[in-house]
Amino acid sequence: MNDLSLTPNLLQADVARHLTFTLGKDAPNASVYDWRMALSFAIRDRIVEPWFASTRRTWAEDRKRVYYLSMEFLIGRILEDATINLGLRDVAEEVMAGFGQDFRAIIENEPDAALGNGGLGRLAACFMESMATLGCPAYGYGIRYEHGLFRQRFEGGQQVETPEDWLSQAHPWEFARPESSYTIPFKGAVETVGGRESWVAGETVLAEAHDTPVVGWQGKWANTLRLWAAKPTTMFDLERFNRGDYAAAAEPEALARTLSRVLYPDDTTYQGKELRLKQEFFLTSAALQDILRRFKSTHSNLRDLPKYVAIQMNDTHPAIAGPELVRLLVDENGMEFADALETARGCLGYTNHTLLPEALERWATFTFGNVLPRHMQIVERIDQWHKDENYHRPHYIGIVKHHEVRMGELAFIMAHKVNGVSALHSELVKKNLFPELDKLHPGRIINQTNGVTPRRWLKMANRPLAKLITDTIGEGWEDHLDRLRELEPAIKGKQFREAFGAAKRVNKVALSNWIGAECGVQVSPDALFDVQIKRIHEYKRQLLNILETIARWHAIRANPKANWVPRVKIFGGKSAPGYAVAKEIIHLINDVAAVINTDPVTGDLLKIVYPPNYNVSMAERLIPASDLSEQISTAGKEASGTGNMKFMMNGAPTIGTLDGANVEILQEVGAENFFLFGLTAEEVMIRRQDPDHSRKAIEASKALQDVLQMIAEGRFSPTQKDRYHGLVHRVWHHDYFLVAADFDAFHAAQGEVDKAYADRQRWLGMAAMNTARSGFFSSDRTIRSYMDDIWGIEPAL
Ligand code: 26V
Repeated sequence: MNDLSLTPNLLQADVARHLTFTLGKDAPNASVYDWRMALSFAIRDRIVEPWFASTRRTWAEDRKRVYYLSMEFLIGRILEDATINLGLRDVAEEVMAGFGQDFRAIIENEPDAALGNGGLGRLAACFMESMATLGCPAYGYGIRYEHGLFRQRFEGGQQVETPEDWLSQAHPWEFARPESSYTIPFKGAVETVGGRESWVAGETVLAEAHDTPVVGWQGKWANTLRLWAAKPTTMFDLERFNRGDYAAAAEPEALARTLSRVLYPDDTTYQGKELRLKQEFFLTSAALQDILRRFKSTHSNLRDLPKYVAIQMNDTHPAIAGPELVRLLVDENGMEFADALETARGCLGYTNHTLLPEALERWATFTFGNVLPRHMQIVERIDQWHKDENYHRPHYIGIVKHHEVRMGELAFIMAHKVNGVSALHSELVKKNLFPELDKLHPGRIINQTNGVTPRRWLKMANRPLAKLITDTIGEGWEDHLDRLRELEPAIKGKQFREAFGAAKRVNKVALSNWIGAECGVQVSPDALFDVQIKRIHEYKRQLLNILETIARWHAIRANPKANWVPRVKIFGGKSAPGYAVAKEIIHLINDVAAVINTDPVTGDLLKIVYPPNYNVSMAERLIPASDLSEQISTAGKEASGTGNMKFMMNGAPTIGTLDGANVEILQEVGAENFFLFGLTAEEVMIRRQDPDHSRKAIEASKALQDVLQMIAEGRFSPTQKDRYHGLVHRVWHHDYFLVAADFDAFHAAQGEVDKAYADRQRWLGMAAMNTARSGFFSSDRTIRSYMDDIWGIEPAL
């Protein structure tokens, strides 16, 4: 076990040793980077022990393992989180201060590993940490993208993307495992040899493992995140080269270079690109070959696989796991098809993360059959088999329809459990996404409400509040988050409320300073910090937020002497590079900010800031300093949300619709501590039936009319007055996400926020109650539930 009583002297000696012998640097010449590396290696050394111990125990006790397959792991920075979980955060700070180094500067020197787009990838990272905390033997499998999610800049208020480069510096947390490499085949043809099918690939790449240990709370357990890098199988095709075919000779290298080069940055619309399918198969095949090798090293009967192996598919991205596992069992291990099917299903679980039809993966059978010819056959056989087994199956249901392979149906049919990510979402998965399959397989669809790790999102990101919590209820809440309820008696007293407010203010002052430096806007820490941070998407309705902000500005200008509560509206988030409507919303927010921030009439009463390049590290800065959490998606569209949970934990009440996990947040925190507004999912469906819904809503709302009028007149785009004509037209006539229909309700709810904030004691009570009742949203609770309901795994701790 890890020595948690480790004295600063030992850590100091190790940092000095790594600086000299690993980095080859002399202290006087060492840069922040060198110090960061030295500290990272010294901390990493302390993870290796529990990591080995965990692995050894899993082998010795022949435990079942979880394999979490995900195209995305949105990890963020690792160093500070590792020190927190090892109980070395303050010791590390002290040691570095002894070297004359600023701990914060070292922490911020680490690039933010952005191997994901948003919620789905960040959830995978929180799950890895919770599995380690609970002692659930687990491997995360993903792709070691050379470039994570693009960096975002604003030019003239518009988003510009530049490549992200997290691997340009050495990455101290990973261990390359060139000995763990697998050949990944693509294309070619299927041949029948002795009555058995066999796939002869047309091209191959090598998947090379890179392992990062993931340590849990208090260093009691550590699991492995195994990311695959693509390498050419033949460094160079000498035969082709000698024939003079120089371009073709370099092909294997070119394929390998592109395969793990870059994360797909569009999580909104599925595009059907061959390279994406290849990435998905690359991850999945490498993972499954690795899983089978590990299993076979100690077991001989492959039919026992489900007793020892649970494979979770994070959305449909690795859904090729079904047919690939069947192929490996049948073609390479001689199992009968029906047995292979049953064995595969016993292992597989499928998590759905979206109902948006444009994000559901479907591959043209042409592309699918070309890249994965053997899998095309297997998919058709699975589909036929499923039809035969369920002869009531309606004709329009199936995996292959209209010359497309539907990955949702494939994942559903190949999984023993299918889950949604919030109570509401799981009901909608049953009712709207898979109604027929749900009827054929009752009980297969279950709910697993998302969660977030309180170690990163509370203990690490919000030190003032974490300290107050510990001072009030003692230690141990970090891995028993329900204990936050013990704060409730204290919240009744003014003293605790003021302490809660003081902790929040420390964070707000720090954020104000950062905003001043980063965005050049002066904001007062006494203003209400109102924050919407997430990917920019029409359904998330950043547009509703900025329209309401304009209405507020207009109202203040009409009556500047009234008793306004000063507000800072904070936006953060990236648009998919090809998503024109989302980019237009970004442009509008920045244009509106430019006008409002320089208006002497409204002055400090209203400011808008939109720091570029929102990422995990920025979230860690913003959320603890937030007063109000904007969760305003069109009801029925946000599967769960996880940012909403982070805000709640950090004492920011929600203004939100009855969507995703907001429903459960409201239930936990109580209506008196939540600003609810807007149409319900059911009302949304009904309202859409009226083709004139937006016109009617606008005509009924003087405030919204004024706002749209100002935008249309070019008040926020004086150099190009017609810039937003298209946008305004769409609000009037093609308002699919019901911005207009919910505007007045949102505006009124914002008024309620002002009232509550003006009553300081009331507000502090609401904020503190949000923290006290956030225990349910720990990802430890989520993972325990997956272990019980899907994986059938007992925690080792
Ligand atoms: C979709 C696609 C479509 C095709 C190409 C690339 C790509 C990459 C990512 C995605 C994921 C979209 C689904 C997603 O991120 N869902 C979010 O999952 C969160 C965790 O469950 C949940 O909290 C959010 O509400 C949900 O939007």
